[in-house]
Amino acid sequence: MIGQASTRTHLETTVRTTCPYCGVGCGVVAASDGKGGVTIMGDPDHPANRGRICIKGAALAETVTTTGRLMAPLIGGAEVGWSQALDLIAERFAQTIARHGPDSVALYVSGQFLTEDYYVANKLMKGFIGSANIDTNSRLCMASSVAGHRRAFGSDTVPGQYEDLELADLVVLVGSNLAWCHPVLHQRVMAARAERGTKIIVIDPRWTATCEGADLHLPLAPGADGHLFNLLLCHLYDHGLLASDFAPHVTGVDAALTAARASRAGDTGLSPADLERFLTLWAGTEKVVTVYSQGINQSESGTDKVNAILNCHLLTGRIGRLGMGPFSMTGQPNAMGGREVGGLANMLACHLEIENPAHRAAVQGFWASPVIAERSGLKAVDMFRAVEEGRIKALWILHTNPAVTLPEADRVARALAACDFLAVSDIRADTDTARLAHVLLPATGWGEKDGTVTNSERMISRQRAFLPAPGQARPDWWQLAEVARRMGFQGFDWTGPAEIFREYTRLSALAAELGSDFDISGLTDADYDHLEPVTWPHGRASARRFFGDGGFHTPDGRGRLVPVVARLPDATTPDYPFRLNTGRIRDQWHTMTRTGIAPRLSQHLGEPFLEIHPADAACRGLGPATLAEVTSPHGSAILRVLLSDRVAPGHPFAPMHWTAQTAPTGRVDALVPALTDPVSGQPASKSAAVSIRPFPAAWYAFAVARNDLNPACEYWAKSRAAGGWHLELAGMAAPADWTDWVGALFGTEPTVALSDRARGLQRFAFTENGLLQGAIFISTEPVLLARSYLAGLLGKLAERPLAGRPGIDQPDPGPTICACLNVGLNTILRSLADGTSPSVRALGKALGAGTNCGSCRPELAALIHRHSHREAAE
Ligand SMILES: Nc1nc2c(c(=O)[nH]1)N[C@H]1C(S)=C(S)[C@@H](COP(=O)(O)OP(=O)(O)OC[C@H]3O[C@@H](n4cnc5c(=O)[nH]c(N)nc54)[C@H](O)[C@@H]3O)O[C@H]1N2
Ligand SMILES: Nc1nc2c(c(=O)[nH]1)N[C@H]1C(S)=C(S)[C@@H](COP(=O)(O)OP(=O)(O)OC[C@H]3O[C@@H](n4cnc5c(=O)[nH]c(N)nc54)[C@H](O)[C@@H]3O)O[C@H]1N2
Ligand code: SF4
Ligand SMILES: [Mo]
Repeated sequence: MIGQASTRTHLETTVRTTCPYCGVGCGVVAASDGKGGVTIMGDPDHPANRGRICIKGAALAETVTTTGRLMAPLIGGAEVGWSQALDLIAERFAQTIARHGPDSVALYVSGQFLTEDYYVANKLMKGFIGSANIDTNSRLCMASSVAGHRRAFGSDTVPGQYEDLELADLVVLVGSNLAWCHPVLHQRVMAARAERGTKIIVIDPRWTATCEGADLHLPLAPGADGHLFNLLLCHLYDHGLLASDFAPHVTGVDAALTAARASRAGDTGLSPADLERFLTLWAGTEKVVTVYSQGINQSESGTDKVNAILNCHLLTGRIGRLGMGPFSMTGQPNAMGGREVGGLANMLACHLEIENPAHRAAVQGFWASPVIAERSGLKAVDMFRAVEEGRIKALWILHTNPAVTLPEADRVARALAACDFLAVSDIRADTDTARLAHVLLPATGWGEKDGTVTNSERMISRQRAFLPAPGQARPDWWQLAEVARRMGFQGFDWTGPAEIFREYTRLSALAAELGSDFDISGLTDADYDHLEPVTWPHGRASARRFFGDGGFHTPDGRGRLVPVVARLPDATTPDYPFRLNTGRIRDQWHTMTRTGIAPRLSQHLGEPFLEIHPADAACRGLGPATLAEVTSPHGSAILRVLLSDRVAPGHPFAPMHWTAQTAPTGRVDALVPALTDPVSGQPASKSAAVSIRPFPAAWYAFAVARNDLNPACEYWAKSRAAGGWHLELAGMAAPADWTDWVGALFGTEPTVALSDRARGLQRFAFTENGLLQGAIFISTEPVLLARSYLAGLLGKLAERPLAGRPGIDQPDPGPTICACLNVGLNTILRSLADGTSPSVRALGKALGAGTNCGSCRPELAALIHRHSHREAAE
């Protein structure tokens, strides 16, 4: 049963809860009117955001609809009761373990899991099944940071707090597009900068919105970060910045320096002047925070890069004190909680270690479990290899979509299709992964379930329900506990997440006795329902930071500098000469199963694209807005060409968000090789070697439709529009009869047709009682039309729907920049041209742009910047 658009009636409520998207972990106030209407606002009392919110958070109300939701358990596509579905999973897991041993089954979970979900999954797998074959998508995300922290600090502990980014005099953002990926924290940094003149340096091969507010952008050669931080280490040492008071707290300085001396300035690809400025600023600023994210972690030497950064902070003692330290940004809402609760295949709960017999014995004793996993389980990429090779025969995937997001995604999808037994828990039935499941379980989603999450600065916040569960959906923890009980295991009888959380806090007390820093036992008697956001460890500001006075979790208590022999990614080959960078866009979340529902989140960038330097495009014969066919040894993709000098020649960029549901040829992980960091097992998702050539399109089309259409052509991408859908289409051969073809696509005869065969143009409209139901514009060239204007006509009386653009009296707003107040590029440019709005503030006053969530402010600033440069040049 799949949900239809419906309102759900229940009681009127207002709750304080936490945003389900990024690791900033903003508090939101969610109100439900009891008739299906929901409003979301930033929580003014939450310390992470103090009322701020970004566009994804602001659009949450539009995404909690029941449309498209999975409402009941399915076996082989047929609806069944919960008992039948859970019995089947328990039976197949038990049978497989009996025949092939505990390592023949696995769980693959998610950094979007609540801590309570994670706790139950780990207890089941590591404590009762007796295998550590449980890994999480955080392997694709945080694993290199975890491994780097453990090598340097002896534990996976983030030393700092968000406040440090506000107190710093220099914030270095390396491999982080903070403005788009952690917008509220970015706004906090920009506000601090306005107040105290913080210097900001962005290190990224690509120019991003984050560079707009920065003092320096270092467009380094892809993957050269290890060299850059090695050079910094040598510079710091040579300029006498080894902190004499901190030196007794660290070891490994000499070996780290020896390794670092092999790095050369030329390796970084930076100009000598830029490099010098970076070295001098970093060396000369005591209060420096180095923030890093996927440009560092997602690399075949990600752990080394993390340590190259940590080395510089350890050498100078700039760690764990106000306004200074390394800061790993977590991606998902509970990536940090997953690390604390031992979600990775190589960890136990509460920062305890699987390799340590005393830790294992303590956890086993606490759980009163028959067994305990004795060695690390398979890490994500290896886990799916084991599925492919038939070593894992029963797999349960919860809250993640690996058929889209793992490297070599086509291969992963094939392995899943061939797996003996696959169970999937999701909120939707139609994800690329869910479609392959034998058993599909409906999960309650955000707003319908209760639990806790930990953000990037170790702050634990509650997620609270304010909507009833749709259909038969049940929480993930409950599904896991029910299967455990059905497998005959004791200790899974909780009545709700509060009891699970309490058990977890008690385990943390035991961990603390064994020397772990993760101790939340002070929360054991806390009122779970009213739990306020709380940072561990509790106490004064200085107590909330780690390692300011040493006290590392290594055997000798000293922090370790790790020798890093930096290396660049393998050279590209003549067959695959481009290095493809991948990542995120401002308004979408991963595989778009939630953000894709809100029309306003598709207005900013609604189609998969390849951001490519004009010189590369010219030498490959790619015109603007044409389609490129991108190929690697693992698969291929067709992407819209976006010419831009924000990327360097040879290094195009493509976003990761599209799926078989939204653009079947736009899945970039089909291209990415399953190359992993040897220490962390994290895949290198930012450097696929690819070839690029024009997709031989005989025709292009743009369509708007009230109903969801299923096109049959080589290229299509669809997104939600206010009154229906947007579609981009292309094909390699024109159909014999366009009228027949569009009739089949829309399921009805067109009511208006326009054709200009000489120019290869065909236009059709579909109306009912004069109201526009759909329109399609076909051309032999990329279609240039006022897209948002056309979508706005859906369902309305349309006098000239095939004109494709507004009348002269109605100016075309152009592509959306501010999605909250729906302000287009052309409107902004007009306002800049007439001289009334020379600043972001003035644009806000004149047009409203940027005045709601503020996510578009960096882009507004960039437009003003470019406009004033053009004026100066004229
Ligand atoms: N809008 C939005 N926000 C999100 C998410 C989302 O899906 N959408 N997802 C969340 C999650 S789970 C995560 S993990 C975070 C990720 O947050 P970020 O890590 O900030 O985002 P990415 O776009 O993956 O990559 C960051 C940058 O790394 C750069 N990069 C690529 N190669 C290199 C390199 O060799 N060196 C350096 N220095 N930089 C390089 C890319 O050009 C890119 O701009 O975002 C979180 N926030
Ligand atoms: N090329 C490339 N690939 C990447 C990356 C990259 O930068 N480049 N980044 C990587 C990173 S950092 C990450 S974090 C991953 C993210 O990749 P994924 O985790 O695979 O992506 P999501 O779309 O977040 O998948 C979450 C799934 O959970 C479902 N869901 C939502 N709510 C619930 C719920 O409450 N319960 C359950 N059971 N299901 C629910 C959603 O419908 C969706 O199917 O992608 C990785 N892949
Ligand atoms: S910055 Fe945006 S996506 Fe991230 S937690 Fe805050 S509101 Fe949610
Ligand atoms: Mo992530």
